[in-house]
Amino acid sequence: MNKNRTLSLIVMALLATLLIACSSGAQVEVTRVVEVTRVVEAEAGGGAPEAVTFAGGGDTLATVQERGTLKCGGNDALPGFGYLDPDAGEITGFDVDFCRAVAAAVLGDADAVEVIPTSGTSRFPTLQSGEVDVLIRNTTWTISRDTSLGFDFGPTTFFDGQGMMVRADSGIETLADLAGGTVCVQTGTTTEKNLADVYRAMDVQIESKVYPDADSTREAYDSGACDGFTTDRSGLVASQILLTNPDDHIILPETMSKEPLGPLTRHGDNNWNDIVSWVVYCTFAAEEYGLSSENVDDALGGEDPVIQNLLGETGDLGVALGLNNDFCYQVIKLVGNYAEIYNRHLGPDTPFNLPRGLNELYTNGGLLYAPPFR
Ligand SMILES: N[C@@H](CCC(=O)N[C@@H](CS)C(=O)NCC(=O)O)C(=O)O
Repeated sequence: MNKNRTLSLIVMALLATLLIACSSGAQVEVTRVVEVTRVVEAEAGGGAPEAVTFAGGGDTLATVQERGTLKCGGNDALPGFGYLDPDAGEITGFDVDFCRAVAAAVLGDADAVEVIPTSGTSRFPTLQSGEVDVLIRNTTWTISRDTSLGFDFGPTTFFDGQGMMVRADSGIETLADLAGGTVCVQTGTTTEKNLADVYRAMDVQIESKVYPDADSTREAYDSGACDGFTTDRSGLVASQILLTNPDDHIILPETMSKEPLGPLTRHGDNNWNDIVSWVVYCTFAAEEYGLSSENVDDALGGEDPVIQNLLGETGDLGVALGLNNDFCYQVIKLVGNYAEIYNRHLGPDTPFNLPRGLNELYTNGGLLYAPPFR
């Protein structure tokens, strides 16, 4: 038995004794014992840390590593976020880049991803059944999805809210002006529920016409079946370019809800959720520290301890996740920082030209904030 393991066992035994003396919530305490083992091994400094067993964990990381590709639940119908380009035959977008970032971190290859398209209703069973490893597809973080549906969310990658599109020549300028009219909405979404709640609260009658997916909802509105078309504002902007005459439509200024969109994993696989979360935080931190896919190599071997930690040149931050220590370097190098991802798909050089708004870093008045990589 080597010195590190002996040390670990002593610490574990001490903690177990303490637990018996003041035990409450055994499950939580067992997790702490495992974490202490990990710290002792890392601090003892005797070569590579041994594999860590995560109490209450799942096996998604091992599954992805064995398979050699990440299966990412996505969208193929939302330009800018996740869209199957008919010419390229490839699904690309802002959400897809976060799938690529997870693959870069876990497999060192941003292309080792299979994006599996899902609809508003199929997305949750697809993740629950294990058909995909993670769902990254304009999905709103809500309490019931987090709890009763059995998921865990990662950090919000796009802060959104629900909007309403109408025809520019309709004379409709506010949500209330739709009184007595019809609204096209997709089923299985937060959108459908918010629509009913907002109009009930205003005591205004509208008729909602419900469709199963993005294409059928947009086509119904485009063909004149409804006076209004509602979904996340990002979804409206994305859908607008697919309408027959995009310029004939406007998005009303009112925002009907909060729609924090981000990645989600199956509840219970805490380590996998940590991985997805810290990959997203890596993109925020990289933007904050001015690291991009273009310049990250120049930062290697530098003096700044925060950046050396982030890039995995010092510390064991990656190993503690079950990854290589350079996981964040791989994300930045192969996919980019948050601003690069945003601008590539939604920025000034795209048809959307979406202002960052709440999706700015906290240092620029937005909500993006990565905890310390320490
Ligand atoms: N963020 C909302 C709405 C998400 C949503 O599914 N939006 C629609 C309209 S933009 C969509 O992506 N549909 C694509 C499809 O079902 O094919 C939610 O999580 O419920």
